[in-house]
Formats: sequence, structure tokens, C-alpha cells
Amino acid sequence: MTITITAFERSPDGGKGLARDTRVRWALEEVGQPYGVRLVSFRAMKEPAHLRLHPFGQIPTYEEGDLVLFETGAIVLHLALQHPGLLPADADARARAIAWMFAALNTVEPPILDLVVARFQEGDKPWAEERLPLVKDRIRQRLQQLSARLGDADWLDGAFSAGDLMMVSVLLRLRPPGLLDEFPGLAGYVARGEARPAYQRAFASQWAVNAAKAQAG
Ligand code: GTB
Repeated sequence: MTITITAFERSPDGGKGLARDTRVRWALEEVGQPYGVRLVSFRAMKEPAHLRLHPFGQIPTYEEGDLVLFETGAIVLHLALQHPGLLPADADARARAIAWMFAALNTVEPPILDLVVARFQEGDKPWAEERLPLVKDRIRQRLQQLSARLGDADWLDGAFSAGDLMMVSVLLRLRPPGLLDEFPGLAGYVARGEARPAYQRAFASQWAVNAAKAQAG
């Protein structure tokens, strides 16, 4: 069955791989599934045709025959359940890997998104300067806890899993503001994720779309 995902026609990050289609591309590459990409503009995302796929008018979406999915957590979990490569066979280990996916999305990503809002949407508010350090400290607290749990291990729970894919994807957003490098153990963890051939392929395909456009202006 042909798989089609949607991605930004022109990602605001100019191809740094931070938009959420990258994590879906990465999962598809890890499980060896070919896919097509339909690029959508910000305007098209809010139009009825796209809203039928994604009720909140966002990317990425995922289409496979009659199945339409939105939410990267649901898409990556679907792929991980359908194909070998992203979840362990042992039932308990599988449940723990899924727990790490939820931890990435529900516990680690929210304060990171607060920082994005504080910097880019509320940066001009009179209280922004006071709020920013508080938001950054909440992220540091999570990173401290995560780093302590990871310790010297390569991955969060045994072999690389969808939990690591999601956690690395979430942490990548902390490189531009410099927070990731405050935690060398986590910086190494993210680098291990990025070094995976499947990530490299995913990154290259979104780069091919965005970098040329960023250079064209
Ligand atoms: N919870 C949803 C999921 O995980 O799928 C969130 C989806 C989402 O936020 N999509 C964003 C979107 O469509 C793109 S990824 N935004 C447009 C809109 O809401 O109108 C978020 C994103 C955007 C840009 C960068 N960047 O430039 O660095 C990084 C991440």
C-alpha cells in the first residue's frame, strides 16, 4: 500500500530537520517503507482538503490506503506496530519503549514548546525577559532527570527503539538555543540518533526540499 505523508512546502527552519515530518520520515526509513511526500503551504494547511486529513490544519499527516493519521506519536507507533525494527519483541520491553515515546511527547516536549512560544510568539511582551529563564530552567530540570536515567547507556532501554526515535527528535529542538550542549550525555545520545543511517536518509530528503528553497530566498 502506498504511503504518503505531508510536509511543509517551505519549512521555517530552512532544512534543519526540526519540523515534525522528519521524525515520521525517520521511522519510515528505520522500518524500510517507501513513501511519497506531498508538500503543503501554510495557506493550504488551513483549507478544507487538508483539514479533512488533519483537524488542526498542521503537518505531518499520513495516508496509507483508507487509513489517514495525524499526530506524530500515533504515526510512529502505527509504523512501529506494523513493521519490525522499532519495538522489541518482548511484551514488557515493548511496553517500556512505548512509555518512552509518551515520555518524549508528554513530559519532555511540552516545556520545550513553551520555550518556542516564549521566544518567538511572546518575545516582545513586557514580561518576556522575566519568563524566559523560568522556562529554560524547567527544561533543564527535565534534561537533568533524563540524563541521570540514561547514564552511560547508548539508548533509553536496551536496543534503539521508537522511544529513542521520539526522544532524540524532541531533544534536537534544543540544539539551536544551546541547551542540549549543557548536557554532554544527552548531546552524545542525540548524536548517536543522528548517526543512524535511517536518520541520515530522512534528514537528507527533507533537506533536499528545504535547502534549495532557503537559498533561492
Ligand atoms: N502534536 C502534533 C504532532 O506531533 O504531529 C504537532 C504538529 C505540529 O505542530 N505541526 C507543525 C505545524 O503544522 C509543524 S512541526 N505548524 C503549522 C501550524 O500549526 O499552522 C512544528 C515545527 C515548526 C517549525 C519548526 N522550525 O522551523 O524549526 C520546527 C517545528
